[in-house]
Amino acid sequence: MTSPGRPSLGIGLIGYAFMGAAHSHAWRTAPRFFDLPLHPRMAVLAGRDAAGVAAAADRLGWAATETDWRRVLERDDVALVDVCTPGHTHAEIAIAALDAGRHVLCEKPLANSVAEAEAMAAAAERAAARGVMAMVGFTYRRVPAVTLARRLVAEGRIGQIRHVRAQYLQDWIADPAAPMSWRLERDKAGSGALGDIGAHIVDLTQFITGERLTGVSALLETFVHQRPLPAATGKLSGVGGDETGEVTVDDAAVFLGRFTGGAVATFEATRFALGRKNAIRIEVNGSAGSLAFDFEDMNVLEFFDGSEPAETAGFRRIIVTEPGHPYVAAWWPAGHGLGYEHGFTHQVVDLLTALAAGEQPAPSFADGLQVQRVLDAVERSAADRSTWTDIPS
Ligand code: SOE
Repeated sequence: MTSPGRPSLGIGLIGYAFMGAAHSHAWRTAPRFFDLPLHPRMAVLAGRDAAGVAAAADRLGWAATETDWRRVLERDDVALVDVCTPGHTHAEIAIAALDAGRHVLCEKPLANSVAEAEAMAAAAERAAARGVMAMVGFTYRRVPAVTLARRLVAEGRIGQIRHVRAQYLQDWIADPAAPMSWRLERDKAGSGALGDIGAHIVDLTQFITGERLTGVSALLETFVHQRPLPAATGKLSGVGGDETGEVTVDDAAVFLGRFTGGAVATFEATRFALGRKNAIRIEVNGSAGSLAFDFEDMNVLEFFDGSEPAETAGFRRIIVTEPGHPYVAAWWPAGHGLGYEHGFTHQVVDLLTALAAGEQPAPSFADGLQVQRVLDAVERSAADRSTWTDIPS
């Protein structure tokens, strides 16, 4: 038993696809590498397909299964519900769990709309008054290099922020023959690249700068409007067995932004950057220095110190694997590096640490609501062509 003598906390996870697997890995791994104030007990995994969820529970390390998420909220062995389901189910599940007195961790984006996110934030506020907490799962902020960037900005090492530049580039649907999925249906996903990966760079840039976006001007684009249905099912909900399904979300989002401190920003989130699989790039330019992060080189933070004499100045590569760097001491010796999955483990560590201290975990549902408002502003800006200036041919 890890965390010996520590109180345990029963976890119920709903959903066992990509995020369910990543969260399961984190619940299992966190107590093995961190001295946690609460020991997470992997009590139950929920999924609609009995055989599928049983196999997943066995593979991912869950003690029991349920095929109805509502039963998870009724179980005495569940004190925290982890929501890893498609976006259109987040609000119903998270609000029901909070109202049932269960802490909640909900995957990003918080919801599919501002209205849903507001209802979730209100439920979280009610629950917090009873000591029941909620967190939204933006894990990239828990990459050590990203947390280090936030610290350097907070210490004033780059001065007044002038520019923020953020990209999130994928290419998994750049091929028109890539089949339909729930992520391409507005009623399931809420939006496309904007909410799925754009939400990450909105959270990341606000986390690193410590500032908030105050306004945006945007373009959204859908490059491929019809896609083949998945061969396995031949049907998608609402599509009566036709050969193709309609893509009802954006494939790419490009937007400008301004931050509370006056910095100007550019954002790009796309699933059509052929050759880029999961490329997150953030650069922040300040009056006294710059920082740059590239998830494809995720154990490095580039830092330009403007106080250096021009003859020796330059971006230096900080290898963020020293014991004094965020989270790293629990893992490997300097230079060995961490991966994508460690952000999820760090999320569990931070969540359990906050719960044990009776504190609000970050990011809260209120933080998730603010990101949702940015996404909504991007969609409203993109829908208003009055600000677009055509070039006379
Ligand atoms: C798909 O775009 C996805 O799985 C996102 O949903 C995740 O949030 C991101 O971390 C990886 O890509």
